[in-house]
Amino acid sequence: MRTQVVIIGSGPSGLLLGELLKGAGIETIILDRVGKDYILGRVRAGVLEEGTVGLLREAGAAARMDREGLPHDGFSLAFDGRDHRIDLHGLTGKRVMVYGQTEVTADLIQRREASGALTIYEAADVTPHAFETSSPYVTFEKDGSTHRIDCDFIAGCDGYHGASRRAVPREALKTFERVYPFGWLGILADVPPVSDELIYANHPRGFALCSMRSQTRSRYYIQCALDEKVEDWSDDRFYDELRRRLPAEHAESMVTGPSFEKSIAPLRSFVAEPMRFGSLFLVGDAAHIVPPTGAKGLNLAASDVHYLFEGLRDLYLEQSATALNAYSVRALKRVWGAVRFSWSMTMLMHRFPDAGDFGQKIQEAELDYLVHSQSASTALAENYVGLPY
Ligand code: RFL
Ligand code: PHB
Repeated sequence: MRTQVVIIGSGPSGLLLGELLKGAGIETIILDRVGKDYILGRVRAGVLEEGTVGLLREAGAAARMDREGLPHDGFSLAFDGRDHRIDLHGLTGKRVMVYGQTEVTADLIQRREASGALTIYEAADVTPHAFETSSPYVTFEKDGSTHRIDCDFIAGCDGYHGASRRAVPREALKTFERVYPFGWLGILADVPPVSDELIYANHPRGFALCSMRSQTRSRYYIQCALDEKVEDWSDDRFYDELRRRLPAEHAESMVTGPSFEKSIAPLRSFVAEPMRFGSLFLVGDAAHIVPPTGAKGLNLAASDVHYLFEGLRDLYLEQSATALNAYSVRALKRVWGAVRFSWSMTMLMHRFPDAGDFGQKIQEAELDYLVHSQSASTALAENYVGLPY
């Protein structure tokens, strides 16, 4: 087999890249380790920046998002027993779109299927080869035999645990990492959200987040210890703990109901530099991870895709390699901006095991400053709606 660009990974970054390239007449094959049903069942991000929304429109995959997504003009920081609204739109002129990553992925897969472009699911042992040359290829196992796809470029869109970053020689990669001493226990339930906007709560018992997927579906998270077990958290126990961490008005009005998804996610910051090795490009979670507190992971994956798409389009359509050669530098600049913001939101909102009452007081003083200073609120809002591309 031969194609122009092999995309490893059928997550949001691989699918979005595939659609944008298709629009420019550039052919791709997508390979994924797992099956389509598994991909469509994954529950992850919920908040899209305007830049991400724009890219989905450019990819022709935005019709349902534009109908069903919830544009949000602000969110709340809850601490000291009450809400403090951050007016995103008033402070920046921008808003965010609440629309689940599961739906983004479903919409992109549907577009790809409608066009007949090839995705190979359940491809085992996917391996990039000869990417230090201009004739790279990818091999994989499927149905008991080994297959090979020759190509011009390989896009490693296969997430943190993927094969692409692992194929790069260790000495060619510099990595930066911080692991946080807690996780997020999250549930999805078909109950109306406790508020029209997201609530990020700082509480002495730990962080809590009230998010949503629609007017009838809520996504709630609480900070938990890393050794917690999902089985030990009945829905009642979860809601009781969530209510304790929220201002009384929300705790009292919260509608509860059975969850249909419950999982624990660890929190980590991670960056691998550079993001290009010859003909192999790392994109999205394959190159970097941020803790979800700033809602940036999917949005960073989308901005990487934007830079890579521009580079490949200019090369194929205008024979210019300038943008492609700038991919790693341009992407990493934006990555570090979001890594910094996600880290600072994580430090500000969570209870750290060794912080004590002093740490709690410092967080509350910083939160108080953030919500009462127009310039501090604007800095927060600018980062939350997304730094420019
Ligand atoms: P993905 O989504 O991990 O997709 C990678 C794909 O590659 C496949 N794969 C392989 N294929 C072939 N061979 C291999 N060896 C392979 N290994 C893996 C996988 O099966 C998969 O299909 O990476 P991508 O596309 O870069 O997308 C990144 C986003 O998924 C991620 O950054 C976000 O979900 C992070 N995130 C959030 N981001 C936001 O922008 N806003 C949010 O509100 C937000 N909330 C979250 C989040 C992530 C969370 N968790 C569970 C980590 C909330 C949570 C709880
Ligand atoms: C979500 O809805 O899953 C979500 C929203 C905001 C975040 C993280 C996750 O910061």
